[in-house]
Parts: sequence; C-alpha cells; structure tokens
Amino acid sequence: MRRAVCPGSYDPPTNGHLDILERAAGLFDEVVVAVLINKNKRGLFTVEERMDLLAESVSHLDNVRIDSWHGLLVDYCRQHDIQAIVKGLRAISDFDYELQMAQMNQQLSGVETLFMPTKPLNSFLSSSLVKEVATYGGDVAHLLPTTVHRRLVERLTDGGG
Ligand code: COD
Repeated sequence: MRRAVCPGSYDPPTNGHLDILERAAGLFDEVVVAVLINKNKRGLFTVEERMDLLAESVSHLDNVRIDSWHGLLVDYCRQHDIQAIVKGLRAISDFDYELQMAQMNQQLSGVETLFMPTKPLNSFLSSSLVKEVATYGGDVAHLLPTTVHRRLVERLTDGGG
C-alpha cells in the first residue's frame, strides 16, 4: 500500500490545505493528515479541535484519515510505514525552508518529500493571514471549508481568540 502523510499545524485548515489533501488522496492509497503538536506554540484551536475540523472537511474522501503527532515527522513515518511526505508549495518563499526540511528528512530516514504546487487561487492563503483578517472583521468565508469558517467566527466572538 502506498501511504503518504500531509503534516502541518492546520490552525485552522483552509481551502489551500483541503485542495492539497484532495489531490494527494487521488495519488496514494492512503493519506494521513498529521497535526503536528508544538508545545511551545498555543494555537487558536486545540489539536483535538483541529483534528475534528479536518475530519469534517475531508469526510468526502474515503482514503484520508486524521492523526496527531509530537516529535520528529520521520519517526511518525517509520512507525506508520509511510513512504512519502506531501507538502503544498505557495511561493518561492515556501520552497527555501521546505527544501531544507525535505533534504533533512531524506537524510535522516530515506523518506521522500513530494511538493505539490498550490492552485493560483490559493497562493496567498495561509492560516495565520485568515486568522488576522477574521480577527478584524474581514470576510474569509470563501477561503475556508464551511464548518471551519463557522467555528472560527464562533471562536473569535466567544472570547477564545
Ligand atoms: N496552498 C497549498 N498548500 C498550503 C497552503 C495553501 N494555501 N497553505 C499551507 N499549505 C501547506 C504548507 O506548505 C504545508 O505543506 C502544509 O500545507 C501545512 O501548512 P501549515 O501552515 O498548517 O503547517 P506548517 O507549515 O506550520 O507545518 C510545519 C510542520 C509542522 C509540518 C514542520 O514544522 C514539521 O514537520 N514539524 C515536525 C518536527 C520535525 O520533524 N522537525 C524537523 C524537520 S526537518
């Protein structure tokens, strides 16, 4: 079975993430979306909330499942028999750091990284910009899966942001 992992913070998942997940699901037998836990960084959503948002957003994809992980991504790949890491690329600024990580991960473990170019429609889209725009009342509905947008608005109005 050909398995890939799409790792990230997903705080929150955007239409840019979703597009990469849908395209990866078409290429691999199984795709694991791994929410990487960074204990030094408090997100707007907890890891469990992000996993729920992802699960709802990919419910139409039979071969995609959600997990979380704390530690090196290559250790997750080894433990779960994952051969490839799939990353979305928005711009050359992403490429600099992503290339370094891909080469490090390849050297550490032999696991390969595949870069998938974002659709032009999503090339400016990041979780952090979406949060910033939404915080100041900007409309981000068209940039997010419906459930994610609803939960983001709730979170920002219930004092949790
Ligand atoms: N269009 C297409 N792709 C996108 C878009 C978009 N609009 N927005 C984001 N993406 C891609 C990103 O490029 C990334 O590939 C993925 O979606 C997730 O994005 P984020 O922003 O949610 O997550 P990041 O970039 O903060 O995640 C970084 C990791 C957590 C994956 C990384 O730090 C990691 O692997 N950490 C684990 C610890 C480890 O192994 N460290 C050593 C690395 S060598």
